[in-house]
Amino acid sequence: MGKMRTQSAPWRAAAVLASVLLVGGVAACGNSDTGGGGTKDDGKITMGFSQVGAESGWRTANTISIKEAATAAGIELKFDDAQQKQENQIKAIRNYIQQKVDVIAFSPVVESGWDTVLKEAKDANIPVILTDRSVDSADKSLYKTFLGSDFVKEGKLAGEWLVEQKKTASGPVNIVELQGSTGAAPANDRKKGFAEAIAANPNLKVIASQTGDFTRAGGKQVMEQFLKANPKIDVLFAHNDDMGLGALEAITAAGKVPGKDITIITIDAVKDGMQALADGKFNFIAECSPLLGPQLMDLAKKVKAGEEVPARIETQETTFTTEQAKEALPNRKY
Ligand code: GYE
Repeated sequence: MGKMRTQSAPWRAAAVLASVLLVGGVAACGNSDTGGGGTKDDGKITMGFSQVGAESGWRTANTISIKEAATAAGIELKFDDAQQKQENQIKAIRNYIQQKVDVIAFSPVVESGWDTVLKEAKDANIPVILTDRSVDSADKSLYKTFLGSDFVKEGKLAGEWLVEQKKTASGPVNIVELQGSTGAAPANDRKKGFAEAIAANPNLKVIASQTGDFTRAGGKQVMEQFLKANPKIDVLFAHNDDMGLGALEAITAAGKVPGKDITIITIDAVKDGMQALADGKFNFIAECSPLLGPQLMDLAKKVKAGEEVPARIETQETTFTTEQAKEALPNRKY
């Protein structure tokens, strides 16, 4: 340890001197086209990443994927956890602009209200990549690309499965819905896709719909309320596994058998959700992949190199029944 320190001190001094000279050199070059441009001495890309929070198993897997992929790609990652608050994300993005990172990537907690800060990044010539969730900005030039899932499709797949299951139902099928965080793209879109799909059968009715904030605690608490207020609940549609897992506790505590008395459909397919599905407590999951890290780093490199990238990159995903979950579970990495 001590030896390393004595060796690294002069090395560090030399590195500082070299970078001072280099910065001076670049400044002297101004905007001339003599090559090199603004690239740093080591050519390393620095990415500022603003994460939504740590609200779910999906999010944890997503954070790990991003950190591991950055290391593997040799990208220096500055990471900030916004704790599900837009104001924290805006603060983090402004910090990254000030630090002059090469690329900003973020997963916007809500869809609206990003134009001002995105414009600031654009004015500072720092490319922005949206990942996981998108924004509703009309000006698409404010970001380079959006990498993530089709949340409407996920809601639709969940609804279509239910329509098929209940096609012979002769009376009303009462559905309760646990929504994701209010204003978040996956909450808005999954609700929409599901509603569109179940419209095919007028027996299927959403009798209560409330946010559980994508957390287990939220899912449990709201499901308790649903159970108290509604004597007949046939189906639960939860916008993610974690809320469904929280709801399981409320359902069991109310003396009902999850997966039998109440059909449970969720989205994500993280390990704990898949286990519940394999155990027959959940009945169906529409997958949403959190493993976006490698593609994100690839995009960052391309964007930094000035290459064109597609405006939208959609994640490939599938769906799971109990049988399929049993099969997939042993190899599930997250
Ligand atoms: O489904 C949920 C997480 O934005 C796709 O956020 C993501 C969602 C995911 O909290 O579990």
